[in-house]
Amino acid sequence: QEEKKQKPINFRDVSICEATIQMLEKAAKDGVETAFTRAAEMKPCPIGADSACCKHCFMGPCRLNSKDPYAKTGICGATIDTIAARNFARMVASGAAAHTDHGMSMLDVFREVVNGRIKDYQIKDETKLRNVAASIGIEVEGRETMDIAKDLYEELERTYTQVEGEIPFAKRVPPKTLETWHKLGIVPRGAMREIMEIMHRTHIGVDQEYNNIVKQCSRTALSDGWGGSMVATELSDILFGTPKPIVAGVNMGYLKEDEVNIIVHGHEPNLFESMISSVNDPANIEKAKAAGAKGINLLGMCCSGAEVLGRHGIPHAGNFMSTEAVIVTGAVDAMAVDVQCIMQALSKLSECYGTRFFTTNPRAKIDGATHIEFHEHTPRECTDKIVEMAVNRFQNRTARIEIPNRRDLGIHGFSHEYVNYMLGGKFRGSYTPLNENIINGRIRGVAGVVGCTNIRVKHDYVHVECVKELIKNNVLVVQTGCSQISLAKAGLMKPDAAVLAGDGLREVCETVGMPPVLSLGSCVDNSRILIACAEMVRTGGLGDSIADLPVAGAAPEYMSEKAISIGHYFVASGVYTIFGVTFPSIEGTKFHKLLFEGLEEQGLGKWDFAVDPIEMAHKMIAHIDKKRMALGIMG
Ligand code: SF4
Ligand code: MSK
Repeated sequence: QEEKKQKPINFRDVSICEATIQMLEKAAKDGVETAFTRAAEMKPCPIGADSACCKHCFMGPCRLNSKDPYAKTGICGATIDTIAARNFARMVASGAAAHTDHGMSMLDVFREVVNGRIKDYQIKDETKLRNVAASIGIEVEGRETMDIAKDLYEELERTYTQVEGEIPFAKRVPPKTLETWHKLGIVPRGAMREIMEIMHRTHIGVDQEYNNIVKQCSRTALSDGWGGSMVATELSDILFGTPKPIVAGVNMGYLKEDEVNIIVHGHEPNLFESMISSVNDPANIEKAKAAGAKGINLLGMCCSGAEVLGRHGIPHAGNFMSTEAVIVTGAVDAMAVDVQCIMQALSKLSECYGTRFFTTNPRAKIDGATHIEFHEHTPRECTDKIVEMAVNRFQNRTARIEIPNRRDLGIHGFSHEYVNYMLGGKFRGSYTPLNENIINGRIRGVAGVVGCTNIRVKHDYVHVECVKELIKNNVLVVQTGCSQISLAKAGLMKPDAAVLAGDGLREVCETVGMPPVLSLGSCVDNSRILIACAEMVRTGGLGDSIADLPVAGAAPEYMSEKAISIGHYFVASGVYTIFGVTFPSIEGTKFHKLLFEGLEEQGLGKWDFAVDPIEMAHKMIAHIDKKRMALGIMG
């Protein structure tokens, strides 16, 4: 049988990341496939892309016609609005579950540190511990740190488990926003209850009214943003340190041919923190040297990398769409992964290049990977073993090594606390100068540009062009996740990138010495943006609720269900949020209208969609201007 000829791909058409392009070309020469080549073969199902199919029971799957969505229903009679709303709800549930389970892992570690059963981690930031505790009404004056920590643990556990009542961080929500949530009945209870209820309500024959389903989407997504994600961020800061601006490097050029290269990829900082301790242990460094290496070189990828990039200045090798490309360098001796955004293909690809590939979390095993389970009580057992295996692979390297000569330095680690401090000036400890600069028009507004990279659009391109257009128009940009890595590679996280900003934003950046694009951390750190929004409202002058602020959010290249949950908690918090790639609903349907118009009429934010980065930026700017107009600060 004649082999099917694959059309050659011009990798410049699918990515703007030079290191990734170079490695995709190498992979093609080496005869190995990647997501980029598989995507060319796998056309997305158009009915699925429009969310016009249902497989919630075994009378189906039922497919409706996206071109004529009301022409028929599913076998049970489910309309397009029910089907699309249920599909959307399950994406929110999955995304929220991922973040809240991540937060739960942090809570587990925190509990064991507080009760003294974990010795390898400690409370690093006592000030933050006190501030977080005070923010949810725990008495801190004159009390011992550990007593406050015990109370904080018990309070935060309610974020997950409480059956009735509001989650603790609801206390941080601006009163007017909270009032809207009360009116709509969307203040979250414990995340476990909200996620359970959404799964129940989307079972066949339960909730079949799209407005009601979307209400539960809001409540569940909010239990992620102001719940699980916020717990993850705050406890990571308390345990491992709150990020402060630090110069750090991004890109594959930080791999070193003469050192043992170890990459940690995934999401939870526990594994990475232990790996930092392992690679700095003189005994392990000695072993690496005895094997002929100059040392051990540790890098991060995806959100694991984003956590330590800002917190410790550890270099970052690349974002989601570069995770295969980095293996193709042949220089990675070990890749250790935990949870989320880990392509199964990494296992086979690692085998091709002799990289040792390790899963470490009981929730995420991968066929072909070596599983060394990570236990927080004895973390070094896992990470020391991985270092040992990496050293062994270094000694026995056979793969041809090619490291792209790309290194991009930038400033990372802008926590919301630091933004407060940095822009504080004589008002240190308040957002007054930020608000003032927005009111006087030097800064037009603030945009959060976040989220994944996705093979279905040109890798990094949509992020970079959208952000450039925003800063050119005096919009200050804050970033998390893979998006901030795209911009770091494009050089926009250096203070001198201010030359690309409009006059007003440029003046503010030059006065303060900050870049026009601020890197805030990982996906769960989108909660930092929520807190910053709450602070802007509390400071005054920009309205009474988050929905009044001249702010907007975007995920230009999203790919994960977590992004849907993030997008929806921003919308439910009052933020205009625009997504690229494709949107899982059909224009003109009642469900689509509810997301894109109806929610805003209820006092929340709204969803929007655009593929083109410039159009996306201008839609965000138009929204910011609409809010400025309403605040009377347009001129
Ligand atoms: Fe079809 Fe209804 Fe079953 Fe969905 S729940 S698969 S629409 S019959
Ligand atoms: S890692 S969810 S690809 S941002 Fe958080 Fe990146 Fe998106 Fe994963």
